Amino acid sequence: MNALIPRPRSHPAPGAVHVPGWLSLDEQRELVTACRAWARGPVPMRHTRLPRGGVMSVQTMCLGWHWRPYAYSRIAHDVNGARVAEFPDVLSELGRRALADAYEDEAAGAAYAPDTVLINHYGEGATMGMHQDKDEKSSAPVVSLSIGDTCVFRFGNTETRGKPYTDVELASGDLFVFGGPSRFAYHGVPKVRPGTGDPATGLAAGRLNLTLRVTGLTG
Ligand SMILES: O=C(O)CCC(=O)C(=O)O
Repeated sequence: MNALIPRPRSHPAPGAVHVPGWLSLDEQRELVTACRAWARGPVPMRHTRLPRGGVMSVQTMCLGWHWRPYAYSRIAHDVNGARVAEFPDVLSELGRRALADAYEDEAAGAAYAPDTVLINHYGEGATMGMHQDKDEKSSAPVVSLSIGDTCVFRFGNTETRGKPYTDVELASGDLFVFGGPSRFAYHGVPKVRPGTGDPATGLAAGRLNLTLRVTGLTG
């Protein structure tokens, strides 16, 4: 049981909390196994196509609601036209625990009801540019879980893609939550450090990141 065990943490910005080593090795292994099963479909992982013609270097899949720039839907129109899988209870529970631990606030954790997850896989050379998570209609916090290779996670401000920002090393098992005044901060992943993950997670190479979100959508 992880809830409300005092843990080392840092606060790169108001409302943003980094809790290193939050997931145990067993939990990471279970998540890797689950991600492999989820990746079988109905909507598989894909390199997301951007409206201006580019393609993201990370591969992404979603559960609950399907994300494409700049909208959520139940049907993955930009992939294979299938309806996205239901949001799993195991991630609802994980999200509640994560929020309670990060904010040291059991009530906030109990009230957290994520309904979508974006699961990103960073293969060789993959990065993610600075962006805001703002396609959600809700300002509930984003819960981010990392497994595999360590990355540089650049966490910035709500006004511009540029400085000021803080570079945080996110290692396997780390939790990062951003809400409140940081909910719409620009962030990105300029670098992944190959070979830094522990193959005992079940991920031989690369990096997995899961972001749990509340879309604020119905239907
Ligand atoms: O991989 C990460 O740590 C960040 C992912 C991210 O920014 C996103 O999915 O919007």
